Amino acid sequence: MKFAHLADTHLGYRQYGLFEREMDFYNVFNHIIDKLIEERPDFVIHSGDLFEFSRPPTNALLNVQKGILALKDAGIPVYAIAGNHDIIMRKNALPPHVLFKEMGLKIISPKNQFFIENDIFIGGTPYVSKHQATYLTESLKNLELMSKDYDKRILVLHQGIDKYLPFEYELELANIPESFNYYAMGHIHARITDDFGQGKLAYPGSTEIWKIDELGNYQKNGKGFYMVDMGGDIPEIESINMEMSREFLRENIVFPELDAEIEKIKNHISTLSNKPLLSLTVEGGNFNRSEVYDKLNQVFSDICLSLRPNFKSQSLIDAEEILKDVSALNPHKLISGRLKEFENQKITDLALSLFNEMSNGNTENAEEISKKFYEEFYDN
Ligand SMILES: [Mn+2]
Repeated sequence: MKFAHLADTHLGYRQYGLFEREMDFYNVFNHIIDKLIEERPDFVIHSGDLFEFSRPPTNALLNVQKGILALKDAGIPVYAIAGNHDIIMRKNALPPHVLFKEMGLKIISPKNQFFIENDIFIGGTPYVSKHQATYLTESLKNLELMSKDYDKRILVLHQGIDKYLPFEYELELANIPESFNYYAMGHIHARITDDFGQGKLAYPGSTEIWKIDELGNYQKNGKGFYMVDMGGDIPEIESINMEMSREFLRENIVFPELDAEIEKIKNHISTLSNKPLLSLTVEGGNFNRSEVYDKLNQVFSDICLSLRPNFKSQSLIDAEEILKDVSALNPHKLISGRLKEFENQKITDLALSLFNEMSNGNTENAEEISKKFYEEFYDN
């Protein structure tokens, strides 16, 4: 008995506003459907963030429709829950998944908390935010009760767990019932497998590079989905790796070596069949940013799909060092002090994490953190 587990396909996401990137996310999804039909699992579980938005572009809906019908033709049932991207946090809001119910998609929801497939219990809850943690813990206890008479039990969730996402979790490992054999997780975009409960807890990760900081985990663990064999006492997880449509290059260049490094990157790009995404940091030395920018643009704008340059001149590095040394000027302390009057640690935490991300140039992370903050506290 084997099933496939995937998550975080984020269909409809147009990274950097690029049409080609939207297509890349569809491409890998379609290749996964082909691969699933080839591998013939007994069923498929999608653990949330099927779509990037709760109102996906038509093209995203069409790709899912095509995939679900192909799996239906192949006789492979598909189970899914909604992730934080699939649904707005409002009572009775419906995820776009409901459009595919008549085509056979089995949606795990508060209404249908579980299904039985091949005598296996497949149950879970869609994403909930951190301030609904008590509700989540309660429904997990209920799921534990509902599943207790089945030999094999799968719990499907789209949540961050404290152990793996210490700053942005909604769920503590200690609050997850230990009676399940497989924890089919979604939400964290890195691939993670761990021993937990009666078997394994696993995040298959996102299927494309949704954010540049996923690059490290992708290079180490690949991207794709899991094939899970539930035949033995402990589930066996096999990673199925998918090829990405294009390379994501992240390079750091020390200014004095700029020309030689540009040459190296150019040579590498000439070996690729599709235009890569290039994120370049030039640091050290006192250089003229706009001159370096023009040079990079001239070399890379035609051979890359996107060029994202960052600059860190020596004077900026020096200033950072000074700030680190002088504790009176510690920006963290200054921020915390200034925000004390709010008497709300969450606001201080928000400001500190925004400061950390923005000062490292991670505007995408900062955006995501603010979005989450507002979702959690104001979007009800
Ligand atoms: Mn996601």
